[in-house]
Amino acid sequence: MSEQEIYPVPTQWAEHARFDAAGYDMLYGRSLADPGSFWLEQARRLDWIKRPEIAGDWSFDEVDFHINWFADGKLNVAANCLDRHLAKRGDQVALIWEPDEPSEEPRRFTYRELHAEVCRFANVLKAQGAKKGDRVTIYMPMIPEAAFAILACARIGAIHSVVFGGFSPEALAGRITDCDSTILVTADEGRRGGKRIPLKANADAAAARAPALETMIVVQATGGAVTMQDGRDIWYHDAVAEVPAACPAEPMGAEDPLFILYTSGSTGSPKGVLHTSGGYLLWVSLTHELAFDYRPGDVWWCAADLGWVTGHSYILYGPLANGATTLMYEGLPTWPDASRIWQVVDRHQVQTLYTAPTALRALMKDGDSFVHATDRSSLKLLGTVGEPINPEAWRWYHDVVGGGRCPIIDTWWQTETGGALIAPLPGATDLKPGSATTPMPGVDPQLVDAEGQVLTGATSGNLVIARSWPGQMRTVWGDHARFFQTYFSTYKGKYFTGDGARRDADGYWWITGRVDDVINVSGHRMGTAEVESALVLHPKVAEAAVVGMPHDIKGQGIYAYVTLNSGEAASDDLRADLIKWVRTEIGPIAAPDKLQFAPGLPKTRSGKIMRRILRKIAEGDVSSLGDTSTLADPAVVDDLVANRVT
Ligand code: 6R9
Repeated sequence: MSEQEIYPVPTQWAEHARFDAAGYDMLYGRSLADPGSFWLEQARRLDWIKRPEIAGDWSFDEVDFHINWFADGKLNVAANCLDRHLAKRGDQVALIWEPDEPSEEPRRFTYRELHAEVCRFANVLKAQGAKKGDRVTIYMPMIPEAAFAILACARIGAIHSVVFGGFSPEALAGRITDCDSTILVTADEGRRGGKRIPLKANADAAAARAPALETMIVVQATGGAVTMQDGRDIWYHDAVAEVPAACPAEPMGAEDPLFILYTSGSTGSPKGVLHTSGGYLLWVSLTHELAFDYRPGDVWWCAADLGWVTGHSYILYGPLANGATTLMYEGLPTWPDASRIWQVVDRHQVQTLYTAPTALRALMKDGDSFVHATDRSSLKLLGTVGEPINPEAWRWYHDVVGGGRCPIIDTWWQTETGGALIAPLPGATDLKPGSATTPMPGVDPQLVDAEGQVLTGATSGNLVIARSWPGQMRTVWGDHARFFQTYFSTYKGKYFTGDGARRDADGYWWITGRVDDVINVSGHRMGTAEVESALVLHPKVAEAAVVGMPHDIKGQGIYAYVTLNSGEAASDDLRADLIKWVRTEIGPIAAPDKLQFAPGLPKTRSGKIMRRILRKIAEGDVSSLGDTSTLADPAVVDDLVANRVT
């Protein structure tokens, strides 16, 4: 039905945006017909030390597997985000920081000031021995120093690995160790929704499990009490007083690594997704301009955390490459109340807000009065990312938040893709609530069936991308074979996204969600395998199976089935303990919403857990469990159904 619901491009957008419908068609057509010259021309949007003469050089085939973009080019990403803007917009605000506490003053940094902060941070890193190619882990609250640290790494060519501040010491230690990072940047504490997060204490606990860690640079954010370990820990404010102000930007090859970001997959531990310099920066800069039609002077707000890819690409790299004024917010959208996000829009006269469906659903639930209490007339565009947006939330965003004036830019992408792959252009694309619409230039999406047959016309299938694009990840840190195996072995010669999708009769793309064992909780990826391994680490747990279930606010929630060791008794206390256990092992986002004690799990005779059945039970759809006759013990299903947690 909703396929028929169309929101045409508003006239003023069609007239004034960079691209109208015909313009987009031409751009997209050229990008596929003549990628070599198209991408070399696009590369001109960056400031190169040496301009590249080759564009894409890649093969997704196993024998000759490689992905390179602009490989003969040289540039520095931080210089592209800062130095090149100094002459023209040195005094323009680059970064606005909105504190958690609404009564506190925001902080603002012009391009000149941000440049100076980044140079100093870079010199602190250098003084600690960091150099090109070294890995620096960043475990920070949403404060300006987190942005300085990230850009400082880019400036000296160190590879940053940002770990979300909500992750546990265990998770942090695993990520530090996986990429052999010897330096950790952290803060005394973080603040979110009026609460303190003991980052330094977590970092200490992580360091105890990550023996290779040599140095901790600690930013004083709240002034909360911390213990500093002699010979390992230094205060940033002490270190920065000792270093010179100037720091030259390291010349980097376009294919030199820029960052690692760990993300959950369907199997095993989180993967270190590696992005490189030239192609990534080009991609986030181009997509930020196209999808959001960013104009100089606009205030841009991506309400994500720097710990996720959305924060990397659309709080920092894309907007700063484009000379934007970018806003970062320390706190939660719903604190102190459901008006906060709109108050921040008014306070800073934001033109474009980019947030996640889960936040919209949480705000929607509190009613329209919180929105109506604010002005929001500065807004001209609204964006969404992280999970499929339900049409009801889409319409609320469009009608109530945007007062019907602002196009909704639904951007589909992944940590692996660097930036948006499917998204509307506000002056070109008629919108349909719930559809990410059409592909970005150079992006060649296809639908395939389970056998890899390409499906044509209006239909559903598995979403693959048939050719490389500059922003594509280049490897899994330390495990190139896993990179190939995860993304290119399922469908020969194609990148498999792990998502299912539908293409409608107008050629619009509708992402239907993950088709693998990844759960999307509030727009954050959790691998079922990760939660299961955390559960089985508990001394009383014999076995665990975890599936996603529909959740009104989070999109998906986590439903865990747990089999206890023999002799252990199930109880509400133990249930609470196990949920807490997962919070401590991984972090609050991984905590199961529901946990059912199961004397047995439904397994095939070969011992494979039949997740299809577990998903149905978790959803409450117990009338259509399908064929259970292949199970080793069909009777376990009756017990599972009878003891379902509602
Ligand atoms: C950017 C980001 C990626 C997964 C992806 C898909 C889901 C993201 C979406 C969307 C439907 C959108 N996803 N954006 N689904 N419509 N606009 O979220 O990266 O954390 O790696 O998650 O999120 O399932 O595969 P990441």
